[in-house]
Amino acid sequence: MRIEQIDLAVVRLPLIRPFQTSSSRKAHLDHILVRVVADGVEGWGECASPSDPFYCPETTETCWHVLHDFLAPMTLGKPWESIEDLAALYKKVKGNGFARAGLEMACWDALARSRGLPLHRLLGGTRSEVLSGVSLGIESDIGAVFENIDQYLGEGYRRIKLKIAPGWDVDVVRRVRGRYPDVALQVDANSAYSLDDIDLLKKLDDFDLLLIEQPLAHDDIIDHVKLQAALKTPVCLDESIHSADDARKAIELGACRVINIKVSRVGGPLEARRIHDVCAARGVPVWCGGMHEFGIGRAANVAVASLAGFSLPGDVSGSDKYYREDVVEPPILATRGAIAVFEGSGLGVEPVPDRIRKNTLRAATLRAGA
Ligand code: OSB
Ligand code: MG
Repeated sequence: MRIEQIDLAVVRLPLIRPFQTSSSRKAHLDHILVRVVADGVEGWGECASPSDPFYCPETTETCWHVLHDFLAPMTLGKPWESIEDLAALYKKVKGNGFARAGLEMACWDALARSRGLPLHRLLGGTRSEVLSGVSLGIESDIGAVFENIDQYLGEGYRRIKLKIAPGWDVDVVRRVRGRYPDVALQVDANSAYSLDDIDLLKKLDDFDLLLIEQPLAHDDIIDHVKLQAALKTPVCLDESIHSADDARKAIELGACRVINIKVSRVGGPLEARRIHDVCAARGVPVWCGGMHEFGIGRAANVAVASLAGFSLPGDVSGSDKYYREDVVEPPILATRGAIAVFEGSGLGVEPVPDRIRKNTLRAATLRAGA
């Protein structure tokens, strides 16, 4: 295939409920939608980077820069047969996983559409539905947490993830566990702790948590080895894992027993699948994380999460948890805590041009040979 045109658009959607983590608070999301036309076939991708560098080093602006000034010129007009070929065109680009994921996802969509296949089939997924949990932000009081949990358990979601931070941790988890003795429960610290907090983190062993996600620094593997050795609860890495090699090293060293695979963070579905394969070969369970994706990135997450090793419920919830009006049809919804994989070709959802246009803050079009 050959990409003849790339359209970039920064699109803003307001969140139904503002979301607070240990590192950032957001009321709306600015994601870059990437539309490619390759051999006359359209493909869509989403770059779900936060706009601040508080979760990871990338931002919406760095993604725009890298897509516009590097990834687009390196790929426009160049022939490729597979996504491996495509990725080789911009192999020189280090890091910048969110930016790469936006373009790669659009090319997967175009490739799958050109073959008339759903993306999950092209990826080799085996699940017909993916297990869905919810990730709940930090609230101003425990009552709001209980309300959220009641709502989402009522909607059928299968596990609850609580964001924790210093001052909003052991006590909150104790109260939640006290009220919901049987719920599948896990926590995410977004790198808010250090090894000095080991005694506090050990207290979390009392609450039968599925896992503790990214307790230590965003770029650490080594200290997590020490922490995992001191904890009964499995450590799960998110921020620290950018590649299949990172995953292999973390597992070999004993830094974690579970990995959160985020398509956005790792550069797209190709590396997400490689991480899945590394984990599957070592018996390490994985789940699909999220970045509050709009329907395009969410559909890609669902396709990736259909791979066999995604045995734990992920953070890919129905889009009605996040947005009043998403940018795709049909809406992506969870039923009894599961999202059915899409059988249409490509991502299996259709972007709605009017909804995208009315929420676009900035747009650019790049063409081959221009
Ligand atoms: O660490 O998993 C995270 C959202 C934004 C940034 C980081 C994270 C998250 C989530 C929400 O936990 C996942 C989702 O519901 O999409
Ligand atoms: Mg996380």
